[in-house]
Amino acid sequence: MANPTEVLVPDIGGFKDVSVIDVLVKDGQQVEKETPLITIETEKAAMDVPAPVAGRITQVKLKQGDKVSEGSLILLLEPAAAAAAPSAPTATPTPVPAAASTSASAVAASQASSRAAPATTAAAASAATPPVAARASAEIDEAAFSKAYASPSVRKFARELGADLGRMKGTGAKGRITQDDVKVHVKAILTAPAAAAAPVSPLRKVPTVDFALFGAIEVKPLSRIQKISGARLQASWINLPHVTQHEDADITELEAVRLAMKAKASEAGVRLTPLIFIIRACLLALKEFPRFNSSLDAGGENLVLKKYFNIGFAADTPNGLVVPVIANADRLNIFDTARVLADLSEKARAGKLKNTDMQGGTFTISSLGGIGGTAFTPIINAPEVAILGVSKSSQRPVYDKGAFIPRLILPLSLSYDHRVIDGAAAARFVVFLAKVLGDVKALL
Ligand code: CAO
Repeated sequence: MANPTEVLVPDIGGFKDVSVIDVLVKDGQQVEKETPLITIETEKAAMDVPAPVAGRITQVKLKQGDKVSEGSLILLLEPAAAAAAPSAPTATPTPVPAAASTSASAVAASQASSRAAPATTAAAASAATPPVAARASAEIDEAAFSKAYASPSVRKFARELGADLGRMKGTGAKGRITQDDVKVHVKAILTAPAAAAAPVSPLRKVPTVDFALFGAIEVKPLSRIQKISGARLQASWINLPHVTQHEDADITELEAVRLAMKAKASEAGVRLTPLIFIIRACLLALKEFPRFNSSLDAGGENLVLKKYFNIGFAADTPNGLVVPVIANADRLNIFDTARVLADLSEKARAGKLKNTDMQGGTFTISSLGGIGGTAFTPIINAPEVAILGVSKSSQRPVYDKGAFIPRLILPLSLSYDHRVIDGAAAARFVVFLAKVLGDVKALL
């Protein structure tokens, strides 16, 4: 049996009277080389003092709360038979960082870590790292790894597996990370489903800006309707390949007829706006081009052609955008269409639409003609496949038989889902629409 040897506190960077915050071994205990013996806490970091050699501890000379400096006696240790028994006090290896609690200590700890045994360096770890752990190794947060509360042997073990100590919860005394904790962590990564192990970010987020840094601001919550419609608009914009086809319709004759019908309409208690005629023109176009009155099925492999014609229209309300639906619009005459539209618009503005008033649409019209603008790109009301945007009509010079003549032109903007509708079909649809709007008799 070798003679007991004194194990002393090594060079701890000139710190004096440092507190012993933990004694990690006891009399009679067998230790391996580098087993942590005590934890000391300087002003900047907590560090473990590891065993210089393997052997049996004969007597621990310190207790928690004692103050130590370089050269203080920690314990007496009987070196293992294989190890040569040194006659002089054993040189203890450099302490390694233990738990750190402040940012200053984190810096100190990471510096201490870089001085630690070569086995803990990244280069040594990568040579020993099995390929399966390479992914975890690449993600190690070095600062968090340095701060983690673990013994040198556990650090070395974690390095070999490419496991990040910074992400583990220790189950040992005072939260110390044990070898078993590392095993559990690595096992969890290896058995996790692939998607969970390597999450794919669906969408890059826009940057967050502190607007108050640049001037006065007011924060106003979105309305319930804005939150719902916003999410639906975004889903459509992201999932559907949108293309917008523009066309001009000459509604000079239509407007003359509309004005002529106005008196009769108000006698019947209805308002005949251009939108009523546009709805009727769309119904004719949808019957001529049934694909525009369809949806893709859930699997995206079949087209569901609908034999009913429910026309939704975007309504601007104080609480946000809603889309009431005129059910079976093709079965209504022109005045009834105006009546149903007025009734649904009123309910929309009063916030009195029922869910059923907004369901079952097959095609949507967004009319900004009462406000202005020359063209826009409406977002498809998915799972519908097309939406017609209508801008404000205006008198424009049109070249006809050698002269420019004033005509009332209505700008149309058709957005369509390019998975379902080809560009040529969309062009044919708007050309047809413009033709029937120019031929008012077909709409009465
Ligand atoms: N060109 C010129 N004038 C037009 C026009 C057009 N394309 N469309 C409507 N007008 C006129 C109307 O004739 C009416 O004038 P009169 O009172 O002299 O007849 C005036 O503009 C106002 O019309 P209106 O908006 O009250 O009625 P409407 O039938 O055209 O529309 C509704 C009803 C509910 C669709 C509309 O009020 C509305 O809310 N529009 C906004 C839709 C919207 O927000 N779309 C964007 C969605 S995406 O963000």
